[in-house]
Amino acid sequence: MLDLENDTRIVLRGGKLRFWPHFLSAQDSAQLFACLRAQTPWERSEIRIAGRQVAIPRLNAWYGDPGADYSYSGVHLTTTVWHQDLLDLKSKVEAATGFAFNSALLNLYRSGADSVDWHSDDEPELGSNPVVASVSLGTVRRFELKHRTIPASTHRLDLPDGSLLLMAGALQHHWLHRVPKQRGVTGERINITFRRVVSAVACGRVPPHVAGHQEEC
Ligand SMILES: O=C(O)CCC(=O)C(=O)O
Ligand SMILES: [Mn+2]
Repeated sequence: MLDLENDTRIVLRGGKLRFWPHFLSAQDSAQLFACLRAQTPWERSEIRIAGRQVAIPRLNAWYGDPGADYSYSGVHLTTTVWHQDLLDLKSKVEAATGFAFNSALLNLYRSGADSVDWHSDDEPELGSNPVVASVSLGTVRRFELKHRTIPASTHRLDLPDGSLLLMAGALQHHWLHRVPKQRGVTGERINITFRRVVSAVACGRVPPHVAGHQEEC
């Protein structure tokens, strides 16, 4: 069941968020979670921090149209061809948001010990003002934002099972976001971020301005 009506718009300085807490029904999201958990070729990517290779604290996978390749922090993700469940979800997200996407990054947080550190989704492949649509399945996790230059500007929300969060406008230029580690959280969460890759970048190249996207483990 789709809930396209009940969304909240959050305007941050220089960026926009739109949030649908009940985008998918509990039944649809449980089915999708089981399918993606079992069928996704999960990888534990490694990034380079201070000269050493470090495994990121979560598993991930990259789906997309042919040619929609993606790299971040020196990690080049192999593009897996879409399967129908993800394509169906992509259509629903496109219908709700009015934006078209050609790729998706999937993250599996195995417990509260998994996380993604402060970063913005501003890789050159995503063009200027990237629009990112983020679907959450499973255990609720906190999502935090902070302005790059105004320390007092922060925002946080909990992302429940079946929710959709849209990041748009110049948000990725002015704001960083993260999913922090959460003590006591034992359940798994899958996050799917739909994105639009607009230009191919040579495999393995680390663009200078994303070299600072660092992770803690
Ligand atoms: O898990 C989330 O909600 C966010 C993931 C994220 O920011 C990313 O993969 O770039
Ligand atoms: Mn992100």
